[in-house]
Amino acid sequence: MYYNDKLDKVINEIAEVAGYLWEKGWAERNGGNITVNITNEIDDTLRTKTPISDRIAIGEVLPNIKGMFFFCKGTNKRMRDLARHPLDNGSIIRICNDGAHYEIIADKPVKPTSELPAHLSMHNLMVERGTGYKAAIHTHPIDLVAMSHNPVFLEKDVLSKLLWSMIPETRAFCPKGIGIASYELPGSLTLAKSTIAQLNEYDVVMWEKHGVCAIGPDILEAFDQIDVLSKAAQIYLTARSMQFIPTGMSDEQLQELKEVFKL
Ligand code: 2HA
Ligand code: ZN
Repeated sequence: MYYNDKLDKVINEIAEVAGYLWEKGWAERNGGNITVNITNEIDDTLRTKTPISDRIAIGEVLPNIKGMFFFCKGTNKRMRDLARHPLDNGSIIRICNDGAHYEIIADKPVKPTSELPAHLSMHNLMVERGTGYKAAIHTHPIDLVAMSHNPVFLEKDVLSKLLWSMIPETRAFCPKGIGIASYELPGSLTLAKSTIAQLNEYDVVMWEKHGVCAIGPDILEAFDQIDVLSKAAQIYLTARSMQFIPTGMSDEQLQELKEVFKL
């Protein structure tokens, strides 16, 4: 037992996904981050806890998430450690009432992820939309990042269409495809802003030459989106390494899936 049944369930899901990211080879050293909005899981003990940090500036004003609570992977912490010891490698933060600062309220002084501006901006958007999405994930999938080094794949929807055409599940389970954010410094506000712009159309965004981030109702679903895209990239890569260009499903076959799955 960490805190209470509801919050423990979310923390266990985060630990489960952190383990998958490590096993997949997508999370070298401290690579990647996970943040989940846990406001609904916070009990009175946590709500009334005295913060263990000063007020720390987010760098942006995010009015929709003021007063909300988030579980975040800690900065410089390893996914493989988050998988085994979530409370030592993650942090619980509360957004201050000005929407511009946060405080750490967990027992251990773990500073949240270096990608906090991007992550909290994504949560701010998710709350604004009212879709019930609670989770954001950023990771470094080898296959997808490799593809982002080819300018052809950075043109709008070229990569989505190619990946959809590799295997029906990708079209069905990642229906919006993948948006592209041009290279920006990791952890920067500009990266946060270009990510938000892409999320108007997509639930998954490629960070050129860096990684991928995704949002979803919970952390397992956010992970699944990246996993199905990575599977499609693997099929493409495997065909290319066998020295042929894969045919891909036809436009008619993709259209049929769209109709059957009501995408
Ligand atoms: O947190 O992956 O982009 C480590 C990273 C930063
Ligand atoms: Zn990264």
